[in-house]
Amino acid sequence: MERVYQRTFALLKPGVLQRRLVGTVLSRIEAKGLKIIGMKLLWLTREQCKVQYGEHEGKYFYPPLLEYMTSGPVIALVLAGYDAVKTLRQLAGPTDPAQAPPGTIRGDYGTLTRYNIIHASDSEESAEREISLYFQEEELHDWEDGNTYWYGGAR
Ligand code: FUP
Repeated sequence: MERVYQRTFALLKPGVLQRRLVGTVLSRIEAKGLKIIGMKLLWLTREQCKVQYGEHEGKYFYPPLLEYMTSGPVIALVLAGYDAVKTLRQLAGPTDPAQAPPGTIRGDYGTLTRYNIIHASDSEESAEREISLYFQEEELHDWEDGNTYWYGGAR
């Protein structure tokens, strides 16, 4: 099956900084082979958070979700790689960390859905929309990867 080189978007949630897990989670992403092409420390405003999570407006967990996601800084990431969207979603694991298997980021570092460590875009369209919320194209740098063949390129 043809593999698609694409970008995806992730947010490491406030608890990841508070628990000093940023390096640990980034290591998991890097070890998998996703390429970091954009990275920022951001403190989301309520307005940004509403745009990010607009699809959930009206649900019971929406107010506490906004509260949590604006409670401290987050790390915004743009990642590139073959099938990057699916690869990152698999690495993150299911939304509820209690259901996420060990070996996934959510499975290894969380227990509660609200504090589920990482946001990962669910499609290429969402990824591009979310990237444009937080990054200018000039802030992204898709560097040459000496291990391209290892991660899905030709050879
Ligand atoms: P995901 O795509 O895995 O991030 O999951 P969703 O878009 O369904 O949920 C977005 C965020 O809403 C989750 F990361 C945490 C929060 N949420 C809850 O707090 N409770 C729920 O039952 C579902 C989602």
